[in-house]
Amino acid sequence: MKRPLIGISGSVLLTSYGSSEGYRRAYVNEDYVQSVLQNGGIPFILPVVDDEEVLSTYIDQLDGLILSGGHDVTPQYYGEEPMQKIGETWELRDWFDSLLVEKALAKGIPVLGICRGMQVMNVLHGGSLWQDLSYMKDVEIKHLQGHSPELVTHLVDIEEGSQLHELMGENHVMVNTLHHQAVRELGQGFKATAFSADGIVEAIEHEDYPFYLGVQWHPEMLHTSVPLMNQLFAGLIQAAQK
Ligand SMILES: [Mn+2]
Repeated sequence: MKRPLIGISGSVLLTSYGSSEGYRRAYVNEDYVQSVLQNGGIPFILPVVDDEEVLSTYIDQLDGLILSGGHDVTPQYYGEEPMQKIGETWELRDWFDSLLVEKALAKGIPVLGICRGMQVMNVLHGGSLWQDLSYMKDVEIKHLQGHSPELVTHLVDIEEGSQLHELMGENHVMVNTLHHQAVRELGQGFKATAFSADGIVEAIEHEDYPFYLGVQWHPEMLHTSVPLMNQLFAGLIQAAQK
């Protein structure tokens, strides 16, 4: 069977050292590339551009899409002004990621959102975010572990009957956690399919599409340390072959 081409939404990294200090580089973390490769897909990095025609041409080539992690979503996208504890935002990337998803859904290819990616998906369908977890009541778990992303630190409960449950085959999994924001109101058509013990939405999936789901943790950073996490990428790649 033909190996599907999986687009990975890119970002920009500001070089922080040496003679190139301050230089902008188009990039994704290599873990995304390895996770796609390891599960039978062909990884394809999508640089952020402000040109819709270029973006459409990306999607024309692709069989599946991964929305990668990173920046906070611009709060105006869900009708709010920035609060004191919001992190770095980049509106062009919000526009880019949102349009990638819209075009991927229109083409009928599967979409997996990771961390920020899941948040972008939620906001695209009219959902909102907590700008910082400290604004939520009763959040007790440390969701920004701050070290060793290949290490799992908190538990999530997965809803039975969900696609995520089908993919993972488990009711409870330990995950890494590298986020300071969370889903607040769910976007239209999404259901929450995993929760941490303190009630944070840790995964969502959409009822109108065969494969359109997001996770709040970083499965790609666990692709060697927690082999089970490969099931997410395997599921995406299998859906991309249809
Ligand atoms: Mn978490």
